[in-house]
Amino acid sequence: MRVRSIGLWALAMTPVVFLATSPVAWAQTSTAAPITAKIDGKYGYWLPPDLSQHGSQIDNLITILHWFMAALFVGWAIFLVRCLIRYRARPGHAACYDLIKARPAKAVEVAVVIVEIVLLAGFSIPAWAKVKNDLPTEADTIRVRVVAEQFAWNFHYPGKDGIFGRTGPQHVNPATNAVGIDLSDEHAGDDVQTKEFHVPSDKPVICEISSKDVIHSFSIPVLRVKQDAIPGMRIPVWFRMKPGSEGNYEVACAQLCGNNHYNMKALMVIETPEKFAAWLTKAGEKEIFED
Ligand SMILES: [Cu+2]
Repeated sequence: MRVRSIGLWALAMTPVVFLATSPVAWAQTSTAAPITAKIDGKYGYWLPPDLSQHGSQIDNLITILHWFMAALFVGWAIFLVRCLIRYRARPGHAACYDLIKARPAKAVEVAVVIVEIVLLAGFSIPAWAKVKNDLPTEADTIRVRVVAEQFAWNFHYPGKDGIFGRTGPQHVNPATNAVGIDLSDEHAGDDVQTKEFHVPSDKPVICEISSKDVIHSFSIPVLRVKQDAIPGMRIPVWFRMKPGSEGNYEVACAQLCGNNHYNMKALMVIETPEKFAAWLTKAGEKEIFED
């Protein structure tokens, strides 16, 4: 009796505790800069526009899996309805609760398992291993470090020397040095950090994903790119765009990461090489201060 009353009391207090603590949590968070640019691309009921060269493979896989699941759904639904009708209780016939021992049902179950193993081991794992292991090697590949935090995306470019300056949490200044660049490092002087993600449309891009606090997920729907951002890890993800992909798009966080998760987005600008070079020069003029 006593245990039950404590349980009920705790249940009743849950909304009170939530309301009392959430203003504190809200006060501790930073928010992403609002996106004012018009977002390009037509978003309909099906998948968003596909701007990456690898996107059609992912779309094909999604389509195949949906048809496969639809076939399974219809097959199992027919089987269920057939069992409900055939083995129901009716005058002169008692309901049968025995487990199915029929061979065809077992054969279908085994076939489903085999198809799923083939999909996973034959297609999914090799495809994913190839994507993860074969990074672009062209000399003009763009490298960007993407640092997630509650609730914003930070983008760190290595600048003209192509080498990232050293970073560390002791150098973080939330206003001007969100990724914590160590200004005493010789490679740090030309580094650029921004809240907007700019890339030239004609070059492969490697993003190195990490996080300052909790697990986030770096998601660019129009490029079919999604990678978890995990504190303490730097995980590469890469893409090549189709020609003519220039425009404004959104980067989203695809992992529930706290109160303002819904607002954790950034503007992605895919632009011509000339515009990108001009933007990078201008962004590099902003001064960085350590805390
Ligand atoms: Cu997030």
